[in-house]
Amino acid sequence: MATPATPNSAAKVEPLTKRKSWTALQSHYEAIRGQHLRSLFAEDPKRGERMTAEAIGIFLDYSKNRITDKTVKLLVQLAEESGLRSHIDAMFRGEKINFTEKRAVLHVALRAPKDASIVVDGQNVVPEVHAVLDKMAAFSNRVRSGAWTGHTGKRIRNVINIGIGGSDLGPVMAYEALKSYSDRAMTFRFVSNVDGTDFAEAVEGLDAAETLFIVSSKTFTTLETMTNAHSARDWSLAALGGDEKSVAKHFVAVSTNATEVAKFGIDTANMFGFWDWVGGRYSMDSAIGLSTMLAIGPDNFRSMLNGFHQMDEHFRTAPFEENLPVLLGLLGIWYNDFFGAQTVAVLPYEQYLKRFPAYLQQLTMESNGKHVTVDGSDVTYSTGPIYWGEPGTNGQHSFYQLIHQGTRLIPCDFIAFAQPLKPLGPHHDMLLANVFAQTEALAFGKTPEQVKAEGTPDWLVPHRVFEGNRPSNTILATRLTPETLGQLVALYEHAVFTQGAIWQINSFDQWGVELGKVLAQRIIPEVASHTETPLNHDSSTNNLIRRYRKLKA
Ligand code: G6Q
Repeated sequence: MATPATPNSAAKVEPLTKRKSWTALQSHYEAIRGQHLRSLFAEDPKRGERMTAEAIGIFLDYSKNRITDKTVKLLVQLAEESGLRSHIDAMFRGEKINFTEKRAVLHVALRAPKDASIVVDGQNVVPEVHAVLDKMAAFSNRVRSGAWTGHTGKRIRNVINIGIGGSDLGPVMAYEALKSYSDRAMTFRFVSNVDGTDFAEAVEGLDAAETLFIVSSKTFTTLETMTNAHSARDWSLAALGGDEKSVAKHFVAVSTNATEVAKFGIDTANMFGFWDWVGGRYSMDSAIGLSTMLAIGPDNFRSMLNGFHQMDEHFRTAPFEENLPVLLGLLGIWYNDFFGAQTVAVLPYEQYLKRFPAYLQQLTMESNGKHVTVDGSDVTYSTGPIYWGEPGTNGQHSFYQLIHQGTRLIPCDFIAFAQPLKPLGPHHDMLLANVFAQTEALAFGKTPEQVKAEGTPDWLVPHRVFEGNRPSNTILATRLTPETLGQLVALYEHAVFTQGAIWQINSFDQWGVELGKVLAQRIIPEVASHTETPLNHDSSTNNLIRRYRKLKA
């Protein structure tokens, strides 16, 4: 019995660990855990060609994983027994699969073509999505062409996105990733932290008369964003002579909360909406991507959406054993739940993807960092692993040491592109040579015999031995384009979905984030107070607050 995609009662679900495929995977793990990738490759010369999957221009080589054909078969069975197909269909149908918040989960509708129909509460949402996209495009064209001017008549040259979490990480990542497609005459900056330094540095050197702020907040109540938005308003007004009318020219909002947007003083005609069925971490292709569209233009933005949609269709229709997000998700489960790996390293060999690991951290860890199943019982297995990473080759000169020779198993995703966006002599061949060399070294290592044969003295041999058998995926595409970026992000979105469905958790709520939003509110007046108000926390917190009050004076 599979977990229902839209749980609607407290009915208990069949525990994951009781599934046939799960117990089969456990014994299979015991049988193959000792096998080395060296022998797996030696015994099966076609492995490197067979254990690959390719769709919509994305090539996945998963042969350097500690798996056999049987592993893949059993993992696919696990997906089937878990009802992954019906979970996927439920999401695409607009069912309220985020059942703890009673919401549909429809980021796939954000990139659906105009003629598609996805119904939520009796209404096809696709026309609304395209209406917002058209409004964003019209606005972007006006700003980019100089037709939209600031309060003093100057054209807008600087755009600052104010947002945090899902309203920041996607925009920053996409801007950095697609910088090469952006209008270089314009400056784009991002403010997220409530630390005043973030705001101060973002406006440093900018002329307020040429600066547009996008206040991006689904709720329009988030402490950090609203604090930064008010500071931006003060900064802008002070520089523009205090005329309140200037706000309409220098501030636009991206939100679902028109009432709060109006209260802030932003003309709701300059508000770009989205819907409660778009989760923050799944919102970079909604109006939250307005800064992206301003940077790269509407056509490139649409081509990014097209990339997302291609991956959505692949995920929805491809058989599991050829399905890129399903394979990626299943391999993640294999290491997380059977090998006990605690982290996954994401290693893009593309400088423009430098913020991609940070983006993925939210996507994966906020989605699958859950400890109860859909029926409210504690899970008895590990869920979402820790994601981390840095662009190659930099990481090779720091933390790769631990991946190669440390005591932990760290599955790695290497991401690379055949064509550079900035060709420069031998650089790209060197970059890609490093990708291939690293995955090879991780898998095959270096035996004591090989080390000795290099003339290494005996005492030094153990230090220079590489055990190998370190697993990795290689994701290879032709070129980083807006379309490929959409494909890549959707690849991970759906891998996260696959894992959440199998782990029987709700990947779409984030009560841990909600808690943080509430807790600080209580302490703010206490730390801001100039008088010794009584404190009722634990002794450590009371003491820290008192010390802070003393020191800041
Ligand atoms: C994302 C989370 C969270 C959210 C931020 C910002 O999935 O819900 O990161 O995006 O807390 O929220 P607002 O957009 O409402 O300001």
